[in-house]
Amino acid sequence: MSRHLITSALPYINGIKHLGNMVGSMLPADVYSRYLRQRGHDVLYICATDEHGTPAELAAKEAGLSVAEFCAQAHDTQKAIYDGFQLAFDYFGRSSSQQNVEITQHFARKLAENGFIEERAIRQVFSVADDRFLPDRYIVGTCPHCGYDKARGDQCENCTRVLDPTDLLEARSAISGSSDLEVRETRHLFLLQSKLQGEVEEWIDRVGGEWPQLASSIARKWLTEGLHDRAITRDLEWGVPVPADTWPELAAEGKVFYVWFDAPIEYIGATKEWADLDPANRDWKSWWYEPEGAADVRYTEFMGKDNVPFHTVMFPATELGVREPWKKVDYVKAFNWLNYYGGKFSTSQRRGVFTHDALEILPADYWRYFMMANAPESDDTSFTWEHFTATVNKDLADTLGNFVNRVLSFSRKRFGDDVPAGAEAGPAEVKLGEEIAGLLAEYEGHMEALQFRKAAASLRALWSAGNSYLEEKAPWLEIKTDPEAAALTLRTAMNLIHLYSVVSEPFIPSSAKAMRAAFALEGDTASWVTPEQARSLDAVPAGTAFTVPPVLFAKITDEDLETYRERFGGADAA
Ligand code: B3M
Ligand code: ZN
Repeated sequence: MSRHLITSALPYINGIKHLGNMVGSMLPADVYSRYLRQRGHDVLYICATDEHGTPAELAAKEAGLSVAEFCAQAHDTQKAIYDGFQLAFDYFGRSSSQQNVEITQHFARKLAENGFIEERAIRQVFSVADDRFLPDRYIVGTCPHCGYDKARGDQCENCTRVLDPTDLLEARSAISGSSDLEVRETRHLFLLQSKLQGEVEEWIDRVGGEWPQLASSIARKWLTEGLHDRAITRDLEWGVPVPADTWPELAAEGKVFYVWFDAPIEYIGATKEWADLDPANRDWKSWWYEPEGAADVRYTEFMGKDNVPFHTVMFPATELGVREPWKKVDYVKAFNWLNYYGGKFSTSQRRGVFTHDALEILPADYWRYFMMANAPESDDTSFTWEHFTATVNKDLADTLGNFVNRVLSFSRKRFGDDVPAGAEAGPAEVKLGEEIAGLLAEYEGHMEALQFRKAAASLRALWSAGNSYLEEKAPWLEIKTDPEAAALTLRTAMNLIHLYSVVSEPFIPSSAKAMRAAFALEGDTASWVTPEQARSLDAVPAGTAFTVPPVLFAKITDEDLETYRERFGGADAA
């Protein structure tokens, strides 16, 4: 048994996430955590909402709420959706927690003590009417490149060019609309990443070799371009305050830390939140602080590719600069984009499938399986309703669901409510057992390697093996001439159902539970299947009572498909 710390990139608070966000961070982390737990490892799976920064302030303004209120509500909304997706976090925290405030401030003090934070004067846009400095996103104006009149100070949404607020023509405040803007001098804290470049490089040389290509190439690219010192404070009302004991003047001016400074620290903060709720978790530091036990922890992070630089370079630089032995990431699992009909999912344009809508249409397992079977691991992949429908109907409804119902209903009809005994296992069962043991080993190998598409393919192959066996033995024919043979086939198939219920759990937890609950098997606590058990397929003995569960997966009809395409926009939306 080993100890695994697992985190998913923190979903930002400003809106409900789409399937692209889900497949690139939370869902694979959940599948992996479930798998490791089932294999007997000690797992801590942490996530949280990322609540600071301008987008939170702007979203709150739009909703007509205080930022604190907006975040509290939005956190609960997101949490309920993740519960619906059966994400089994050990804890889902909030980056605005007191715990995160304290740890973030502690990190900043240490960085300053060690000479990695410096106060610098910069020139920034000040709005006279609003009596405040305006962060980039609070300044809007006309894009000098394309003429779009709602370009933001950091980027033009229309032509995607990155901008400086001073590039904008006819700049005005996004808060009041006032164009009475001045450039004034103000002081901010800078993280001297340039001084940490060498150490980050050394660290990546040590641990990055084993990361998937996507993560290590992005990290290397950033290092090659050179680490720049970065402003880590902002003029916002909402955020982790700069600690007054260390920077009294900046604190008095109301400066807070930049959202990307405190967000990764919330991985630690959320762990502390979790611990503070329950005295049993008091040893939280053993997950994060090396001398307290974290040296033996394996830490895996999940994220979309846009988040890789922050996790492989900037957060490690922060941790290194603190000069305390905080746990750093061991393995970075990064994902490409899941697109919607070849174009981007877009939160601002509400294009694509959003997590709450998905759950309203179909249960979580349908989505979980589809997303993982098509996870954008080696390349971007595309969601289409046609592909989704075909996958659900073929893999879930036909291959798995139909097998389960067919076997159990037929056996009940012919042999009653208990698993029938039948003949001794013959050559077909021996062959099946070998095949299942082989596929199971393959499945385990892909899961250990965090290759989720391949793992899903092995799982599907396990389900198919049952179908082939059933077709080959044809118990509906056997029953006519040799009921003992038919009973053996059904008992074996029922053992496959039980095996599926155990090994499919990481991907489709609810359906797995329903399959397992079909058998009134005493002392059924096994959390995984050994190779011997896979070969002998006799965990469910003759005489075990069973019930036939309701249809596990309903097929998506042509009419359903049409409704979805209409509601969400299909190919024409690309
Ligand atoms: N909130 C990124 C995003 O919303 C972000 C991740 C933080 S992880 C520490 O894209
Ligand atoms: Zn533009």
